[in-house]
Amino acid sequence: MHRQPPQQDINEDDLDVHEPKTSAAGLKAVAVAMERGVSQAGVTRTVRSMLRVNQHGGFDCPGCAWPESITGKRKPAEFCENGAKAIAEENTTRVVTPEFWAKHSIAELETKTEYWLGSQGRITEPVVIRPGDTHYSPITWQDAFSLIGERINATTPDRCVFYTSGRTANETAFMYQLFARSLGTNNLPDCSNMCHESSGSALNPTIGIGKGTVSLEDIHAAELVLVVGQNPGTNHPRMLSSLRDCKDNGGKVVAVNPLPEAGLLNFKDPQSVFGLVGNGTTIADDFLQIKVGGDLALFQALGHLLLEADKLNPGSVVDHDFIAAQTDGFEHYKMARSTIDWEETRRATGLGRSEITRLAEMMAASKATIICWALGLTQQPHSVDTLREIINVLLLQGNFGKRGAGACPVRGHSNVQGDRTMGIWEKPKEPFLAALDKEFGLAVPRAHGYDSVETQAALERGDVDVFVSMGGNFVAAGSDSGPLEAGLRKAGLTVHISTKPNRSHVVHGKTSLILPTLGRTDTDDKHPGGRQFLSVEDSMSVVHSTQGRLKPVSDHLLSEPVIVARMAEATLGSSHPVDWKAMATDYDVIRDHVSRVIPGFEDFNRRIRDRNGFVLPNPPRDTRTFATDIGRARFTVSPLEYLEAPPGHLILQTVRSHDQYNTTFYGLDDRYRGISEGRRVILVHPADLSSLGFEDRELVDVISTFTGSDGQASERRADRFHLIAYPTARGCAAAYFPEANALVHRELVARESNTPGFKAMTVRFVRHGGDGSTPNETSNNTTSGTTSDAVEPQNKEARQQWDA
Ligand SMILES: Nc1nc2c(c(=O)[nH]1)N[C@H]1C(S)=C(S)[C@@H](COP(=O)(O)OP(=O)(O)OC[C@H]3O[C@@H](n4cnc5c(=O)[nH]c(N)nc54)[C@H](O)[C@@H]3O)O[C@H]1N2
Ligand SMILES: Nc1nc2c(c(=O)[nH]1)N[C@H]1C(S)=C(S)[C@@H](COP(=O)(O)OP(=O)(O)OC[C@H]3O[C@@H](n4cnc5c(=O)[nH]c(N)nc54)[C@H](O)[C@@H]3O)O[C@H]1N2
Ligand SMILES: [Mo]
Repeated sequence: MHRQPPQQDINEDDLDVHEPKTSAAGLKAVAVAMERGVSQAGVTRTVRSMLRVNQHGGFDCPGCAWPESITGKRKPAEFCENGAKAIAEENTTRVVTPEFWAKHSIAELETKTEYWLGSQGRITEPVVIRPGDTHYSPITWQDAFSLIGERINATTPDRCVFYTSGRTANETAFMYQLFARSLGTNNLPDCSNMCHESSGSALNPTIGIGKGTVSLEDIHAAELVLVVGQNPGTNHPRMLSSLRDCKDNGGKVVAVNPLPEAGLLNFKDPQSVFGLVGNGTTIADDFLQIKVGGDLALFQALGHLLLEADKLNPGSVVDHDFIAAQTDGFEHYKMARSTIDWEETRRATGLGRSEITRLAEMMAASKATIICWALGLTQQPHSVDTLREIINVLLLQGNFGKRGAGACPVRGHSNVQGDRTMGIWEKPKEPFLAALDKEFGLAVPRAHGYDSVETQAALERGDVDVFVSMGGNFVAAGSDSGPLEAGLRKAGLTVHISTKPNRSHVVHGKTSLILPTLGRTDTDDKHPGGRQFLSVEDSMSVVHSTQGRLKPVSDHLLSEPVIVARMAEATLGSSHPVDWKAMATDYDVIRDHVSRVIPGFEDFNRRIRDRNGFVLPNPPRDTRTFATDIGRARFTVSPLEYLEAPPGHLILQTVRSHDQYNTTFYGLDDRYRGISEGRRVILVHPADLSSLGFEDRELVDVISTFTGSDGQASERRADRFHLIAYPTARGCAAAYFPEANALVHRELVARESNTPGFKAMTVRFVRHGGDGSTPNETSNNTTSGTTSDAVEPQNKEARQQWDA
């Protein structure tokens, strides 16, 4: 295959900063997507793949988990710029061959960024590195599987860990968890632990299901949609068309975010000619520029105001019949929310009372409200409390099981929700385990396994002998990069089933294997029964098929189900009660097993062949019932909690740029925020910059501080970041993931869900190359003392950008 010239690595000195954009998508999005596609894969592959994405009989876009319409007509191209870039990234004709590994030593690869590593192309053959080796070298598939089997059998199951990234399809995920459990461990951490785990932790006990309760049609029919802690213009671009449809139907949208994200301001639909050339649609009717971590306080205040409004005219706001019939704990909640401390609410949120009241009035007037959220709410110590507070507010107005209403956690990876449904979970429930035992004649383990943060701790302790990774890039995605990298190096064997090179291949176990696999867009046809397809579940519980049609870049790639089956056989032997080979030969066999083990998948093989797939049961949505232990939905009461930085410090959150997919960088243009060519940046409000004594574009080292449960304070440090003056909320800063992960102490996590506190760091800056001191050591104007007056202009400034 034709090899493209090597990619230059990032030079942070080339950093370029422009005014942030006020509108998303439009013609520019189409142009960027096409240019990236063609430069990676050529014209024919790009056009072929673009015509198949998210179409009946085509493949599911690997970009995000936003659903396609199952009732309405699909657009001829279910298009979004970032989906197109995700596909170009996978379709690339650039290849990483054995010559690549022979040319570049590990010592050299360690100095490269994810950008350089990922842009080398698709890995074509399995490779291995053993103790003492300086380079990866080829290994046959057979030898690779034997090595895995030997190493796993030489240790105990509890010292083996099986990580999954949410890209993994349902069938693969089902086999993978079955393999781990057949072996005897529930050590099945996944990217969901770092992502929406807090959502599951909040939703399961309160509404009896760990998923969202709305369909795409509900979004279109909603009277009010809140988009909280989410940047859909970049991360779920097709959601903007849905929000636009909602607005066309008379609905209103309110954004709650510390950053004035472009997509929410104004959206030019690339599907419509008017969108491409016209002025676009203003998406958000209002924007609350909240402080990072202030959402619990906001939703407590909203609950208070809704209750107050109902007092004036009982039944006008609160759905008393629904509450009496279907919920528990209302009286307790009502009591807790009967008073409010507005001063503290302002400290927590940075919002003025009038702004919060305006939103409460919109909610009170709405008969069908949806609250959407993503990672801005899931990665803080009090995240689970925040999300329970959102459920309280939805329950108050009976926003479940009715058209246009409900809870909508917007998932990340395209099949992260499906993987959990298939049993990728370190804390599986008994009925699922019992069903596995019955189906396969096994006795799978009951003891809970490690989640992702517990895996990090185990790696650091040297308690992991074998670490297997189904996709993903654990070392870059996890918190506390320094200790995590040191931990992974202690593992005896690391195995990465991957499409492209990444940091986890370079910072590896004592022995390391890279096993290259087919991606979503690749044809999977080397089976006696012919071409196979897989399935996924989107953010709205729709299960549908996905089938790639492009010729793989190498003849040596194996599909993920085949890789799992062969690892299992090499480890468990051919007399194991599970017929691994049958499953890998014909994926219908996997689906038959699933249909008998997982409720909602009855008759899986027939229903998955329906054009639109099928929708999994969802009691709150379908029948307004709640399958909690008490058979009712629960109101909960949490104490107020928010993030406060000490004087001279800011609260740092991490975000994705417009040109990345998690740890994969498509390019270096965070177009909507106006930041390009560099990634080691910290966005800070201009007033905070000056009160801290720094200037725009200054080069600093960043120090984060964390106080553990034992009262011990510890610091983490990451050097060489450019400060950028940016209209974020006061007292808050933002940096990119994964550059800032070194600053996140492993023990900084969300309570209950154990999700890393990626949006909750306390940081200070020191001049790079200086004497280590901060310019204004005594400054404390950044976090406190904001009056209502001081807050409103800041928001006006941000809103002007939106209105422009
Ligand atoms: N193109 C592209 N698409 C993707 C991804 C990608 O990397 N690239 N990743 C996928 C994955 S795995 C996921 S999980 C999703 C992630 O989707 P998002 O959650 O949209 O991703 P983030 O970039 O982390 O953005 C978090 C948003 O929350 C805001 N925020 C931060 N802290 C707070 C807070 O305390 N309160 C409020 N109200 N807002 C806050 C930030 O300013 C930001 O706008 O996207 C998926 N889709
Ligand atoms: N600071 C900070 N850290 C974060 C977050 C944050 O917001 N802030 N977000 C967290 C979240 S939400 C998530 S989901 C995690 C993401 O964590 P991961 O899912 O572990 O990371 P990705 O970057 O999505 O994984 C990219 C790699 O997947 C492989 N890959 C791509 N496609 C395929 C495929 O089809 N099959 C296989 N087998 N491999 C494939 C490629 O080799 C690529 O290098 O990061 C978390 N980390
Ligand atoms: Mo995610």
